[in-house]
Amino acid sequence: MLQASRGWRRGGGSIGLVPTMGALHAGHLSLVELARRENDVVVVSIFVNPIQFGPGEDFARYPRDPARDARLLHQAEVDAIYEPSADVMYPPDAGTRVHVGSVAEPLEGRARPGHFEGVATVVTKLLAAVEPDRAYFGQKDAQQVAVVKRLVRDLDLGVDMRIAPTVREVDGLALSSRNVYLDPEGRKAAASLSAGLRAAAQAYAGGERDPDLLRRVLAAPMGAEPLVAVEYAEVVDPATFHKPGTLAVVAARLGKTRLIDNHDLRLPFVR
Ligand code: PAJ
Repeated sequence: MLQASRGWRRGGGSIGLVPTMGALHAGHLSLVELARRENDVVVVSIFVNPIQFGPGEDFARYPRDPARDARLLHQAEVDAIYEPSADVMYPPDAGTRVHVGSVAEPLEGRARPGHFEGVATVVTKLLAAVEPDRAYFGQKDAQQVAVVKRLVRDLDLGVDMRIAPTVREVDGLALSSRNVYLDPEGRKAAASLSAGLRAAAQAYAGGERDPDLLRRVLAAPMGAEPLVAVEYAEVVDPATFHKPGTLAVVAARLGKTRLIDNHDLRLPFVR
């Protein structure tokens, strides 16, 4: 990968990297399209990163469809797919981990111990393998964005972080590879996450600033769905992920499926 990348670089081309875990959907493809517009060369990595999944999590059943992914990426005119195997990424004697600190601690960090260390480690390795000018991430995973931005600054990685808006279904549900786990009832109930974000954005646009009240508005639609167990509903700072702030973030379980979503209350909620 590095050899190919350095070849493109010598030819004067700019390189964009879109890191993914595959099972591609329109959210991923929006990142690829943005990268395509902004770079001479686009690399998409596909790697279901074992070290960002906790012991009880869905690593084994995470959806995988490399042939379909390759077809979609070919249609999207990407130049290369980087699809390393787990033993190439993590030989048995590889023990180094990237620990980002404060921004990785609350919310997702608390709910999924070790998750962001796994993300930060694999993103560091992907950036080292591709040496891109720009790296593309989705706002869907807002805390991941904050963690990777912190990582890039703290380790002077010099890559330009490009963030794309969340792609949603017509009822507001954020596209996610994990949505395939939902049965029809769960799928309907899942719209309550974005319904809370929409309601909180409307309250904020109407002048509401009381954090407790905004939090109640945010959590109410999920609270009204018997199939939905709320893990958290908070309004935090989008860079530090600590309170206070304007970024509404939610996480909930629908049976075995865990979903997250977010919205910056200063912006209108589209959809
Ligand atoms: P994955 O969940 O496959 O997501 C890859 C990228 O697509 C992430 O940047 C994510 O935020 C973005 N994405 C997912 N759903 C989206 C949506 N509905 N709209 C816009 N963008 C969306 O996130 C990961 O993989 C991994 O943690 C990774 C960064 C690859 C490290 O392993």
